[in-house]
Amino acid sequence: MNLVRLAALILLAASLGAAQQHRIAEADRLAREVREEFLHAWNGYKTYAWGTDGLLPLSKKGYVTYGGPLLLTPVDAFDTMLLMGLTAEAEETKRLILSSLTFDQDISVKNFEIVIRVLGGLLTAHQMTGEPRFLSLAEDLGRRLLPVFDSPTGLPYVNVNLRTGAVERTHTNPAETGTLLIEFGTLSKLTGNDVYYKKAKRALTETFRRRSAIGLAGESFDARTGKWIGTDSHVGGMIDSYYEYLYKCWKLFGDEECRTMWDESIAAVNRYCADTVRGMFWYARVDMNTGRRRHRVFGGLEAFMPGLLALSGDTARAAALQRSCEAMWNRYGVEPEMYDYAADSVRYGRYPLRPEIIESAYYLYRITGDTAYQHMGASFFRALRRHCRTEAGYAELADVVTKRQHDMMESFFLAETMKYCYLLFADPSLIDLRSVVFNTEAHPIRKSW
Ligand code: DMJ
Repeated sequence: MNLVRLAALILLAASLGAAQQHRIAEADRLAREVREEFLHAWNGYKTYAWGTDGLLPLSKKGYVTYGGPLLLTPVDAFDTMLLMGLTAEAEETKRLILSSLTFDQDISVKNFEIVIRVLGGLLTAHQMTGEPRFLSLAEDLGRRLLPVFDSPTGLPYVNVNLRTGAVERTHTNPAETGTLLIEFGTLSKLTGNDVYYKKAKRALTETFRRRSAIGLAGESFDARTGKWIGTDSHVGGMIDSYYEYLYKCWKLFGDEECRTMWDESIAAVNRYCADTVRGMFWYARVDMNTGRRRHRVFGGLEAFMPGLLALSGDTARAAALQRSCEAMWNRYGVEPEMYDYAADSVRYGRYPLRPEIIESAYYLYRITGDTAYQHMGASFFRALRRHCRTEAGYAELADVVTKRQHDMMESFFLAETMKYCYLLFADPSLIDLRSVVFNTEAHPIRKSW
């Protein structure tokens, strides 16, 4: 090699090195900014809502969802604090949970929400700290939730009274019946009692068994009769995390039946729901029995799908769909809950601080290594800070067009939205995606068995 070429190579290596260092410094700065914003919202909860389920960020008060506090925000936020290295906050939260969280309350709770937020949160709290009292709480909760599965079909009832075990409400959907196995299955693995795995697995397979002749799930059915009520099929709310758990339960437990159900389901979804409009890739809403298209709408909940596609190895569709999600976000500067992608108009303009689009950016970044997803995530984070930040925390948007705020900060904002933002910029070694599976509320379950 001549000297000129050698010098050019050295210069190139130095400038690449400098670019790389700049990128790392920038990511580090963003991770610190996200942590500051997490603390801002958490301090709002501490000041105005301590001991309740969550913060009302405009009226600066706490709220309780089910008639008695279940500490939804502290339990949901705890593992985010641990990942962010917020040791003092985590210690204080641990004391609060262990001293005051009780499930012996005469309240009827929604099984699905309590499983993904509280059971999931307690299991990761136990795995990440080694504290046995978190597992005892999880086991107590799991036992109190079990009556939901005592329906004629094995599909869970929607609500259960934590003290009496009385169940109610049978109008349910695949997301609620099929998003339970990561948490109940992990509880079985950690306690050695396989009853939880069996009941949640049955609920998942009973959901799958009701797919149509062309392999699609509908959006609502009756837990007692198993009969479909809503026959739209799509990847949005009411179905979304059912697909997520089919794949993830194979990944977490090595359960081959879950893998088979996933393979068949995603093939049907790609065949009948996939849609392209003006060169952009989407998933439409179709009739579960005929596959005929019903609505060309997509939204904030559907935006989890690029992440799931990437995780399951379909990075091409994942990247194309994430481009569409980004365009949907950029249309108004924040994504709407429901967007008509054919008419390019908002169907429902609410933004409840949802994480899914950032979750997908995180998976795509971690799986492809493409820093474009970090840039994308940075712009989502800046928009959140600009439009949703309040004096006391973060607020939903009632309308993404006007950016009018609404007085609610759901616990998933600290469990998921802030966590995925942080992980997108933080040291990737914090989470090893080969041994960790996030539940649908972003609680990182470690395959420790
Ligand atoms: C969360 O509770 C979970 O991510 C669930 O799967 C969907 N809805 C919210 C976040 O948008």
